[in-house]
Amino acid sequence: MARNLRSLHLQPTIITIIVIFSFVLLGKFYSGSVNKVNSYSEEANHENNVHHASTRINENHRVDLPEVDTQEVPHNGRENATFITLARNEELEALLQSIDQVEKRFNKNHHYDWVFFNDNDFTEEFIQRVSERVSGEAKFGKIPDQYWGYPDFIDQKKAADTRERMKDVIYGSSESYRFMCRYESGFFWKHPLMDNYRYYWRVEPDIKFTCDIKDDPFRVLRETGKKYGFTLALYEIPFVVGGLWDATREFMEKYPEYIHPHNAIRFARLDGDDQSYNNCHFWSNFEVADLDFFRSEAYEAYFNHLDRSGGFFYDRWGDAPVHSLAVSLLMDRNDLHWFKDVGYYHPPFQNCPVDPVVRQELNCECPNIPDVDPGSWYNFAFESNSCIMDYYIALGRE
Ligand SMILES: Nc1nc2c(ncn2[C@@H]2O[C@H](COP(=O)(O)OP(=O)(O)OP(=O)(O)O)[C@@H](O)[C@H]2O)c(=O)[nH]1
Ligand SMILES: [Mg+2]
Repeated sequence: MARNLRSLHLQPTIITIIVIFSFVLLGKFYSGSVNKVNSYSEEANHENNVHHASTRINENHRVDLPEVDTQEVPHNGRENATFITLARNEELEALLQSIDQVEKRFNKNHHYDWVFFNDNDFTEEFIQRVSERVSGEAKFGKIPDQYWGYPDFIDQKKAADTRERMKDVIYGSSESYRFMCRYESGFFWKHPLMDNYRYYWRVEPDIKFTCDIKDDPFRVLRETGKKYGFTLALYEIPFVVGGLWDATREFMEKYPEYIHPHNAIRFARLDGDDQSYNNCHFWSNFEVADLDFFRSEAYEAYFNHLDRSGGFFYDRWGDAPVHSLAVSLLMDRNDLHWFKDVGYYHPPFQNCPVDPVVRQELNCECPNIPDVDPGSWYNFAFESNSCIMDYYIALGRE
């Protein structure tokens, strides 16, 4: 349906009205679950404010196992969850900006932990300044060598040739970008610092949260039983994911037992064409998700299959399309969740609540980005290169 609408060349205003109407209808699917968690917010905030005084960070230099229990029910008002960030020392200022956004809009009321990863040692300055800004406990981990670099089955000459061939595409010539994508695809939950957490929320340097986040997203997932939450969905550059769909189809043939019978793979397929990838993916720079999914045998098998095929190095597969194909294929489609009322901006795209009443209630400051940054949009979900429609189509397919 999305493709047909796009091909009609209707006036943008008419398209926008149709899309808004569709969202109003489809939004009813979600109102039940979101309302369910509304009632908890005030109570949780009160408990957390009380708890805050005794939970300030202290020995951040240590990489000890976290003192978090694994129980499923909230612990002192918090879920068993943490923020996670992969960053370089030189990204400190951009990261502090992101931390301030998260604290101002959400974490000042909750004080969740925050785990930071780096392939190098974090500097003393980084550790100190970050720790001062996080209201929960900040933890710093160095990525083990086996998770950052070339596995022995990769032909490094072929990898170098690929970087040369892709040098005109964004990050196409970068070796570290490929290490990063492979790490985020296959390993971040394997660091001992993550052992006892159930949920994570990924944050990158230089992002913005443009509205208050009143409903704890971790709690939304646990209360609804959902497993993967996103804000933005868009098309990947086809050139960099060449071979990813073929490798995924091989996986489907080899391991049919891991394919969920009620999956959302329609999200990733062209209309009427089961042979091709439409390049849709959930943008993984914002993710709130259940670590048990990434720890599962099914995900491990999928990642290992992709890794062995070499595409992290012989193409430039991002962790976003990898996570997206995995959740679309291996998870029940009802376990996906669009956090449509989370105001979020990672240049150049933005998600902002559609409903003006919600925007007011959440003190949104979503800039009308076209005035500020011509490459951006007020609400990317309505743009023709958003995959939100594909997501809804995938949910509706039986
Ligand atoms: N420690 C470390 N972190 C990295 C490295 N490369 C990227 N990152 C982090 O990995 C995440 C993703 O990298 P980005 O450069 O933002 O990649 P992207 O989101 O695809 O691209 P942008 O549009 O530039 O944001 C960010 O949190 C970066 O800070 C690296 O070589 N070392
Ligand atoms: Mg980024």
